[in-house]
Amino acid sequence: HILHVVPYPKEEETSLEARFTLHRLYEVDNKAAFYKEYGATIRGISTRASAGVTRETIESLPKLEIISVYGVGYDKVDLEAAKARNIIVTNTPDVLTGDVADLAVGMLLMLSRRMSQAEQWVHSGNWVNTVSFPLSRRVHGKRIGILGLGRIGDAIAERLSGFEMQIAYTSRQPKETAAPDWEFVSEVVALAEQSDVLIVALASTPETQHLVNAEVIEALGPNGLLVNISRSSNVDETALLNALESGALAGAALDVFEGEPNINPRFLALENVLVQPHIGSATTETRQAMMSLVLANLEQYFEQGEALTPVY
Ligand code: 8YV
Repeated sequence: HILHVVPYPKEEETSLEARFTLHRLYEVDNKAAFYKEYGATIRGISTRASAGVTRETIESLPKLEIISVYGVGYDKVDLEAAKARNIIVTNTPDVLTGDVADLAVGMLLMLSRRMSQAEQWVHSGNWVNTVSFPLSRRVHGKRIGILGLGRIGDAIAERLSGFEMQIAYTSRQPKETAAPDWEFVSEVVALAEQSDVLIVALASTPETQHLVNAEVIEALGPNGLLVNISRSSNVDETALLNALESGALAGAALDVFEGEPNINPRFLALENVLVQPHIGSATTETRQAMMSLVLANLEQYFEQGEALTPVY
């Protein structure tokens, strides 16, 4: 018996349903009655990165052994509550790395070359009525700063190397990088200062909360661009909005937002912002691979006592 916290797309749920008895938490009206009836039979949870699992849910399930997250980020799972009971938490690393990195590069291209506005311009008939579309910003050869050179940060750096970019990064310590000239910079402000584009590829932890703050944004400066494909909590959104509105920052490309999907409407009024609806991993191929891994983690754990991709 598995507690299914939030829906997955229908086709992605089929394999899970074929293998386990699913209890859909989002369809439960009376939680107390539900937990009284099924709490002691449920041994696993399937959830999404965006929903996580609360302490209340964990504490309502005395037989819970494993939480399988559909997503690489597990910042919304109450890890303390899970660890206290030796409950395994799994995520879906690796399978989505390439897609998220692709999107980061695509967003940088789209923001810099103003492809979204250019398309609107063609659609609205301006091409025939005006001399030419306003000039945009060059992409290749720019100085890139990557915050967090984990799997995704590394894949972004590899892709951008193909655009003749100078790559610098922060991480807890210097890494063995794919190319010897990727520069380790220990300070976030220093990295922002020396970068044309700052790309946030950090996991979200209490330590990374608002790591990109007013000071970092100021260091990036009026010609700088910010790309965030990680978590909104890594960026101080108020500081970002203020800088975008005043011209203290040239532009931002964002796939993640505080309170998403109800994003701050100030973003929508800005021409120098590219907004995406948290679609980093959203390709058919990757979502199938993520679903397979959610299922494989549960199956392998219940059959062999060991999960495939535990987070600790
Ligand atoms: C979501 C994500 O998991 O992997 C992550 O951490 O943020 C995304 O891939 C996806 O939207 C499914 O919930």
